[in-house]
Amino acid sequence: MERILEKIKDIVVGGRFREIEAQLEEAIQGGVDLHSLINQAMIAAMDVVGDRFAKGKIFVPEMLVSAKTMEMGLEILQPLLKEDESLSRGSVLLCTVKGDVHDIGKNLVGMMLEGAGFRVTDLGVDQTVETVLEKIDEIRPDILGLSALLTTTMPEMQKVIEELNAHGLRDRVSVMIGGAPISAKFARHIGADAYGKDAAEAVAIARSLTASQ
Ligand code: B12
Repeated sequence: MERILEKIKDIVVGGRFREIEAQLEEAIQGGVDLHSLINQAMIAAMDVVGDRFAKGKIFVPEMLVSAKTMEMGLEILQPLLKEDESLSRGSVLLCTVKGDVHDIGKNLVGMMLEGAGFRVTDLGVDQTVETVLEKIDEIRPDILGLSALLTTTMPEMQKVIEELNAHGLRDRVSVMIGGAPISAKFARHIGADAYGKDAAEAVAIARSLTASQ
């Protein structure tokens, strides 16, 4: 199993997107579990990519092809993450904040929430505070999930919460936040209800937030 996980990790790191489908299928046929595929192969690969980028060994184009390979891989795994869709546990509005186009982690969070029975509306990336507020008013979700991967876009999360307060919407929706630079301390600081370090935690948080509503 270790060998196939290493192979998949190499494919994502190298951005060899043409090879990802066949390799994942081989792994699934071989009985490799989804959790290991996602965490030990694919997310681990993105960490290597981020590290190489930070050290100046690769640049944005390489990061993009790795991201594309990761996205193709997650699409293949998505149907396998689904549980029983008939049991709806509540609704979640999800997006990446303004100025930020990173969406792989957010998409994974969305997939896992759907898999766990939540109705998910994903607004996509680079979402302004205004759009988020409009959608909350329109959809009335139980939970708002905000993602940010850049330190420079973290303050957008605070803006969303401030505007929710200003518009009297804060009591209507629980807010959970996440993304690589986010911490529980930051979540507390900006008045979010919860911080989730990964997609599995996002599901656990969503369950507890909706259970207490
Ligand atoms: C892929 C990638 C890109 C791709 C994004 C493609 C896409 N469709 O997402 C591209 C090439 C576009 C890109 C661009 C840039 N990037 Co970039 N990118 C990355 C990289 C390598 C991987 C991110 C990723 O997908 N990780 C895998 C996913 C699964 O993990 P995740 O996002 O953290 O999500 C998990 C958790 O955080 C959590 N989570 C995430 N969201 C949420 C939401 C909620 C509600 C909850 C509960 C949990 C949660 O759950 C997820 C699943 O477990 C990271 C490095 C890294 N290791 O993070 C750099 C990184 C984030 N990028 C960086 C930079 C600098 C940039 C650019 C500014 C580069 C440039 N010079 O142009 C631009 C900015 C573009 C913009 N305006 O947004 C820096 C950020 C530095 C900083 N501290 O601010 C990083 C850290 C690289 C580095 N080490 O320097 N990038």
